[in-house]
Amino acid sequence: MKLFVATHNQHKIREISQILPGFEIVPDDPEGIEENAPDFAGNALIKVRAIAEKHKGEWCMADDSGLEVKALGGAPGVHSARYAGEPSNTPANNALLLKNLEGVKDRSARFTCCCALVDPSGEELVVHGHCPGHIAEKAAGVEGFGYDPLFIPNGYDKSFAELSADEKNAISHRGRALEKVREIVGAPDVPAPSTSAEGAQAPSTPRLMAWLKLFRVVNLPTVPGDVLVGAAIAIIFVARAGGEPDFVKVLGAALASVFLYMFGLVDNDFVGMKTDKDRPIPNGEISIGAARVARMFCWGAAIVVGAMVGLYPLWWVGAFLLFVSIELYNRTKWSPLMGLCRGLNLLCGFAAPCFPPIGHSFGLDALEYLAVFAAVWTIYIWAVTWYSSGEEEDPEKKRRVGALVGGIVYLQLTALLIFTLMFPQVAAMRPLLIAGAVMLIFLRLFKTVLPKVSTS
Ligand code: ITT
Repeated sequence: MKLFVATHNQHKIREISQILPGFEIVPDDPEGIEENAPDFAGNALIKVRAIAEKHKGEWCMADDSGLEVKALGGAPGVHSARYAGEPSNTPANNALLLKNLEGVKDRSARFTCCCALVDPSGEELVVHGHCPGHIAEKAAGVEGFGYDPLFIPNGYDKSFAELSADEKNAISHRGRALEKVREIVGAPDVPAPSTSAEGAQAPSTPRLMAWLKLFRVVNLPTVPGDVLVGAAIAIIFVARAGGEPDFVKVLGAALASVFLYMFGLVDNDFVGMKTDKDRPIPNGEISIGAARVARMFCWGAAIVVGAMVGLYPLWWVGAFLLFVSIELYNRTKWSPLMGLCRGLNLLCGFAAPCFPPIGHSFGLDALEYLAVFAAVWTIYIWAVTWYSSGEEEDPEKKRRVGALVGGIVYLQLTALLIFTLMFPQVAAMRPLLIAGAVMLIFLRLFKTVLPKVSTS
């Protein structure tokens, strides 16, 4: 597979060839262009567009990368190559960086690599890779290039320049970005995707992965459990009062909450287009038009399911509040609202199995139970959301947040288990417990089979 790469930097070419073995990497220097965009993606696009003109019908790529130091407000950033002025001078750049960090305690930094691609039909795609770490007090090592002797990646006590090429490429910003490029372009021995009059089709596996990533499928099974816990509370009290819970409505409410959650995820990607360029909509893996349809479909499906199973007015109130909380959270990123969404899921479940659930057959008791459990849910997810800030730059934190989000399933199972033990006469609750356990297995399975879509 031929890949034209817009760069004059031989070090980049060497690393790209090492990371993408089997690809025929063809360097092409996009001379005379001005890299004047405010971000990596903009500059990468300027470079790749300059060569894509010449290689129509081929895959073209440009890498724009650099070092971002927290204490320097993200500098050198897009100016990494010419930090100490024109022309680009690595020893001068490194010396200036050390000088600017003299006496600075927080030396945390990250390398960013942005790869812009133009596919054979001319469609553009952008992917990012990051590598967090910190800046050493002095240079060490002779491998690599640029700022490598000064950069110590997280989890290591050696600089990039002291690691072998394989070690660096396995964890580097470029390694991570090019892994995504490999997925998009396809394995080298796989023929390029066919080009039709309407344009090239991306390979089907990456496209499916992009949708799974958009809907964060690994997190989806955590949603119905909220509804089941809320429903269980209502069922206990209905059954005690001799009433008949309606399980079809409970299942309908669970499905509707999943659709509302999916709606929230797509909407979140739209709102975060400018800040999180790695997500499937901003990075072009999913077109804006398709994502708009998906967003409308998700909230429409929630309404249709609610109407089809004939959910009661309290459910519609809960679902409306859930919709509003999702919208507000996506726009404000205020963590209590994310917690509230989970609490409202419990309310939706509570409202599902019987009518009217309040003040009719079981009085205040049930509401007190609901309030306690919904508060625990709200606070738990609030705390996890608050803790998750900055997870994108820190893979270890991301992993921990993923585990904590998965922890909600354990909370659901514990609640259902408590109910079963406290109210053994309510046989109807046992299937709910089993459903929760099945959900947990699914969650583990998804995480193992699809680790790439497990972002929290
Ligand atoms: P092209 O624009 O021709 O690709 P360039 O070197 O000018 O080459 P950039 O504008 O992307 O490329 O600047 C990247 C600079 O960031 C590079 O010159 C290094 O100083 C630094 N850099 C990027 N990746 C690096 C890495 O893996 N190790 C060390 N320094 C790196």
